Amino acid sequence: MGVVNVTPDSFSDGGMWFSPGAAVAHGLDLLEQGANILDVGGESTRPGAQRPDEEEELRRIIPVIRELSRSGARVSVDTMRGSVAGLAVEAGASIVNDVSGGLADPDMARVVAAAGVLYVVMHWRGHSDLMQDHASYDDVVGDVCRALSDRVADLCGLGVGRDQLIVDPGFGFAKLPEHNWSLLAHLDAVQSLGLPVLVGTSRKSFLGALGVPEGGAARPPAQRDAATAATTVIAGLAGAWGVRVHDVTSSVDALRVVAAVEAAR
Ligand code: PMM
Repeated sequence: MGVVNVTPDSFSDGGMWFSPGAAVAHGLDLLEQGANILDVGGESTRPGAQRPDEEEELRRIIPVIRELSRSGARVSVDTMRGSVAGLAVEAGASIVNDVSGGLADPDMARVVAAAGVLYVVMHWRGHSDLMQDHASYDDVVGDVCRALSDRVADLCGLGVGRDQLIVDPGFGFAKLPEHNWSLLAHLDAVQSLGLPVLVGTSRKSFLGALGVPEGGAARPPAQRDAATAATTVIAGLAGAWGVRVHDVTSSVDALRVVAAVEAAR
């Protein structure tokens, strides 16, 4: 899954693809690199980010989704708003990727149930301005799995089909570096929920800290792609359904390595 952020302020590529033309061209480029899905979003979720209003979110993403879908791409919409998800599906999106797992908007479940599309349910503990205040766990792997399992039960109770659901442990969302490493080390626990798993580690800050001496500056996001590809290998070996990445080329290669090794077993 290649990331198409139509935002002025995403942490790794904010502003780079902010015009519809640039975003569409970037999406087509990611397809050439081997992406199977393009994840189009108009709201940055980096820690501390302010939310755009609904009208602005729609203005950013709908023309991009329409154009990419028209060109034959499989598109997911990265949104927490049910109304935006509904209009994105009308414009051609076939997957709704909701980082709040339905918690940010009580209307999301109804929209997803009615649309019948795939729905990514991510582990989430609050909007970006405050999420790092909630980065406290007794046992992060158990706590995240239980929370995801509760979300799945609630969503199914609201009419969403279990066969529509994909779960995501939410790397970097209300997580400290040690939480992200534990989740990556125990993806098998997330897999054991029995649903397809999406992994979104790409360029996140816990990767930027690798190899940096105590107190040193983190590597900038664009220099985290090799580490991201290493996490793609881990996700692939764990049997993940997908990885959401900015640099598609390196993760496609990583998955080719996983496939070749598995074929040789
Ligand atoms: N991370 C970001 C945005 N959307 N969606 C899912 N399902 N999982 C993630 O980990 C995730 C996401 C933040 O990254 P970005 O600002 O580079 O898009």
